[in-house]
Amino acid sequence: MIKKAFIFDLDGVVVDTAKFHFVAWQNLASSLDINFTEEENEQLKGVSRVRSLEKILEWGNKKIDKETFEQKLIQKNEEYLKMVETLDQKDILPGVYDFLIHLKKQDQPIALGSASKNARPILKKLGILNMFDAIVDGTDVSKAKPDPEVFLNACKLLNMPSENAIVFEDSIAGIQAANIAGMISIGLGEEKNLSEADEVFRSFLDMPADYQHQLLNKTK
Ligand code: B16
Ligand code: MG
Repeated sequence: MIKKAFIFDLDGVVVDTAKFHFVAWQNLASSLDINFTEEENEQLKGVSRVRSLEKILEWGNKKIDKETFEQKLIQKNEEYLKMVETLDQKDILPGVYDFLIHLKKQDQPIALGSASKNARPILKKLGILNMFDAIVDGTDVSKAKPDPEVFLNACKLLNMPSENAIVFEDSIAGIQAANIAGMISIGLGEEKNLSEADEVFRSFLDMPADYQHQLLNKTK
């Protein structure tokens, strides 16, 4: 049977943690007298924690010293992790669990490729940590998407060539990273935002019934 490397982004693909990031960033912004909107939160999807705080400070035209910066990062993450505690299997985005189960039955290699440093505890809360043969997260990479480092590392860990990889992503930067690496890019979200992807679906439930089979034969 043909084998492909199936690589999943976390936030926005497997689970919707963007709403938790939003609450935590909003509280942090208000502690600095910065107004932070949902539209701005959209722009932080797939962006690292450090870079996110830098952007919020830029938007709010505020400067803080290094020590306060570090404190604010810790404060944000602690609040975020409290919300992550409430997650369970019900929070896996529609269709993802069945998609993973089907891949497992076909013995297809599965990896996570995420910017989050909290990827492992989140997957554990969702009860699907052991479904991933490899995990590359924000603790493993030095270059952020659209740099393809995260997905190339995932292929290395799976022992698969990058031309055999299929990436599922909700962010533009993530789709670009997959394309740069010559991987098949599948966008999850709105066509108008993800037009650079090879194909776009609103959710895993919108994929055709034989989609995994189609992907096994698909080339870039
Ligand atoms: P953490 P993804 C990204 O996850 C989120 O989309 C982004 O909003 C967040 O800032 C980033 O992870 C870092 O997360 O603070 O948990 O390290 O979409 O790459 O799975
Ligand atoms: Mg994402």
